Amino acid sequence: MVPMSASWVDELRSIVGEGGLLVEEADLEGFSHDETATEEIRRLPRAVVKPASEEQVAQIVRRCAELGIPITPRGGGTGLAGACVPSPGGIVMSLERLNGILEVDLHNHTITAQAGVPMGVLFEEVKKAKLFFPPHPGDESAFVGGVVATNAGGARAVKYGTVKRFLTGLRVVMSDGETLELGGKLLKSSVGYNLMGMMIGSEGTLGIITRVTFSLLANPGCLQTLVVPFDTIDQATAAVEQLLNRGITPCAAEFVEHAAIRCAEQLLKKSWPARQGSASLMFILDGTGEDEVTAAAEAVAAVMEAGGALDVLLAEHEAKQAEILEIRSMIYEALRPGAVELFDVSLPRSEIPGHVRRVHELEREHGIPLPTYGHAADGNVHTQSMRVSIEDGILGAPIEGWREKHEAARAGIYADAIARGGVISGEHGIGLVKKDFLARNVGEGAVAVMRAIKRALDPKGILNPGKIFDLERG
Ligand code: LAC
Ligand code: ZN
Repeated sequence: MVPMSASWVDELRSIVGEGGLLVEEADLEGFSHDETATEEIRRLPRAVVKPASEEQVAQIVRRCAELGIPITPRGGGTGLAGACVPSPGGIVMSLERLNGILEVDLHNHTITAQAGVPMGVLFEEVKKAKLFFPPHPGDESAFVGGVVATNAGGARAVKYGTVKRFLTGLRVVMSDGETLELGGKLLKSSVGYNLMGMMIGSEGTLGIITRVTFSLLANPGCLQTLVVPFDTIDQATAAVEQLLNRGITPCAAEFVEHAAIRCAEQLLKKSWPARQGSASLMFILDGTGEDEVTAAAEAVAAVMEAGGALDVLLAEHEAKQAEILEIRSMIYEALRPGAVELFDVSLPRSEIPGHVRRVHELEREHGIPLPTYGHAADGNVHTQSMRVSIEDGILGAPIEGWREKHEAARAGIYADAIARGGVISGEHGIGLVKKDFLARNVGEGAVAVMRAIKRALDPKGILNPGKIFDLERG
C-alpha cells in the first residue's frame, strides 16, 4: 500500500476542490462509524473525500485503484451493521454532495435521484407529485444510494415489499472507474444477467452507486393507525397470522414489547396509547378513501378481539398517528445506550411466534434482557441484546458477564432463525457485525460464489473490502 503522501492528498483535493476533502482527525471522527452500537468496530479513515459530480467519483476511483487505496462509500451513515465503517488503510467517499433530485416523471411514475439524496427529501418530492414511494427505512436521513446498497426494508414491506421491488434503474461506478448504466424506467427487462439486482445489498463492495431510479405508486391518500395491546407477545404475533389468513393486508403491522416501548416513551417524553398487557401490535391501514379504511379498521378490530386483544385503540387524528409511529421508530435509539447488538432476523412469517418464544427462553437461560420488536407481518424480528437491566423504561445497572451471555444468546438466536428457514438479516445487511455467521446461514457454496464475483469485479480489492465476507476463508 502506498503511504498517504502530501502529493496524493493534493491530487485528491485537486479533483474535489478545497471543501471536498477532510484530513484532520477531528473532522474524520464522524466518519468512523455508523449507527451500530458496537464501539469496537469504529475506525478512522485516512481521509474523507466528497465528490460533487459523478465524473469526480470516477476520477477518484481510478486514482485509488492505481494507488491500491480502499474506498468505503458512505451515504447517510444510518446503517446498523457497520458497512460504512472505513476499511483498514482506506478512505471514505461520502456521497453527500451528490444530492440532486434529477427528475420526477409523471408519465412513467418514476423518480431519479443522485445517491446522496436523503430519503426524507425524496418522500417530500414524491408527495408533491401526489405519488407514493412505499419502502420506508425507519430513519429518513438514510440516503437513496445506501438504501439500495443494503436493500432496506422498513415497516411498509408487508404490503409493498422492500427497496428492490421499486428499483428500476442504477448508475454505478465500477472498480476500474467505468460507469455502468443499468436498467432505466422499465418495469420489465430481460437482457441477460441481472446486474442491477447484484448491486442491491452489495454494501459498496461491487460498485459505487451514483444515481437511482425508483418506480412510484399512486398515493393511497387515506391512512388509519391502530394500537392493539395483548397480555402476551405470543397472542399478539399469532393474531397477525389470523389477520393475513383473512386476506387483510395492512400497510404496516408492527409488534412491540412494552418493556421496549417504555424506553422510547422515556426518551421522547411521549405516551404510547396502550398501558395494559405486555405487548402491542401497531397497524397502519391505507386506502383510497375514508370508507375503505374504516371498513378495514373494523375488520382488523374483529380479528384482534377474537385473538384475545385487551383493547383496540384508534388514533383520532394525524398528529396522533405521527406520534405513535415516532415512538415505535425510536425504540432502537432508546435502547442503544445499553445495547450490545441489534438483531435483524427475517423468517417465514408463520415462524415469528415460535422464534420470539425461543428468544425469551434464551433470555431466561442466559440472564440477559432481550427486548423484541419488529415487523410482524413480513417476518422481520428485531431483538436487542442488552448489557444493562431495564426497569420501567429506564436503563439500569450493568449485567455481570454480559459479553459471554450476549455471545451465547446471539448464537441461539441465529441458530433458531436458521433452523426455521430464516436469514440473519432482513433489512440492515451484513456489514462487519454479522459476517461471522454468513456462511452458516447461506452456505459455504453461496459465499464462494460471492467471493468469485467480488474478485472478478474488483480485482484490486479497493471497494469496501472486508465487508459482508472476508476474501480469504476465515
Ligand atoms: C426498526 C429498525 C431498527 O425497525 O430497523 O426500528
Ligand atoms: Zn426494522
